[in-house]
Amino acid sequence: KEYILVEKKLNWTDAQSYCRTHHKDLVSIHSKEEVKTLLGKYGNVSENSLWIGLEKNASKEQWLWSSGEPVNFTNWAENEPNNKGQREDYVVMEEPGKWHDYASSSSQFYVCFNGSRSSGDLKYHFIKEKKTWVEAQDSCRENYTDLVSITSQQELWNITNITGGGADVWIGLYQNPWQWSNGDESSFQYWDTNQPNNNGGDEGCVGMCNNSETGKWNDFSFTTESYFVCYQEKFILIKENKTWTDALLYCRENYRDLVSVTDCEVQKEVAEIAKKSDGNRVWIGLRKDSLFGFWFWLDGNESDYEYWGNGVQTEPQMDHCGSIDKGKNSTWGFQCCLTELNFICSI
Ligand SMILES: [Ca+2]
Ligand SMILES: [Ca+2]
Repeated sequence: KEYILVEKKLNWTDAQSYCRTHHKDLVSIHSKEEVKTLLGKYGNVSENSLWIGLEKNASKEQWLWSSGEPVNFTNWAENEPNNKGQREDYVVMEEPGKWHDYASSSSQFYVCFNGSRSSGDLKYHFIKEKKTWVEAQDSCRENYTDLVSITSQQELWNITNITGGGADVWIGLYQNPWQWSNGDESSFQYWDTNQPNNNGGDEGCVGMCNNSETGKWNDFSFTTESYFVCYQEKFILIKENKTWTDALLYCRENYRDLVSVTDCEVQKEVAEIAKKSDGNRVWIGLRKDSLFGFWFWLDGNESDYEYWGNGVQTEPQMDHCGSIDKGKNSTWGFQCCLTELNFICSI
């Protein structure tokens, strides 16, 4: 995974929300190797206490990672955690990589990490049709991308939000050792008490128990029929700077096209993804006809929707390409096409 040091002092809760907005979450650490990597990168920053994603649970009895991953490794300093003043519910890493519990009010630099995607990149489909796990997988792959994978607490919430209460639903986890149908690698697991229990010896696929609001997991038999959740990828931010034409070629080669923003729903989603770009502007699939001065979408879309910041520029003979500017409320603007920017492809 990719680590991001943020050299701006915040309390733990604000640091967490920053990481969740701009990246995936505050960093979680699962091994000595990971501690070493972090120290190698950030051991000599001037501020050497860094918030990490470890916090106490609501009843203050247990430590948990902000990302929802299981706590399978700790690296406490001597005599820590000592819960000084009964209010040390959060954790910093200090040189040489040792952990100390701190009060939340303390302000520190912090480390976020990037996962492979954020919830804004995906669209979920809750299918209220009873199928076996394998049939559900087929159906998701045929109509969307795949059965849903859940790699963080945030994703779990997104999904329990749309499934509501009621029947159990299949998710993309199957077979022991557990793996995700779409190949996602994640250590996040969220089993219900005493699960997985392989009851009857043939429980190899996983559903989210929807009778509890928490969405805890249970293994079921491959012959069980349930509702299920598929996901669909829509857009992807490419964090490389390219000229507009190179960006277009890259999208066409690896995905579908440079993105077309054809209504306010798409605008909202694309703006959300653009927030994570390096630099303020990202290329979209919008280009001005150099002869007549009208703007058009490269993928042939003919929608009338527009979201220009400073008004549309239609003077011909000037080579202009369209971008979204996150510094200006994610409105559209135009740049010289040779400017090198991050860009968003449609999938
Ligand atoms: Ca302490
Ligand atoms: Ca079970």
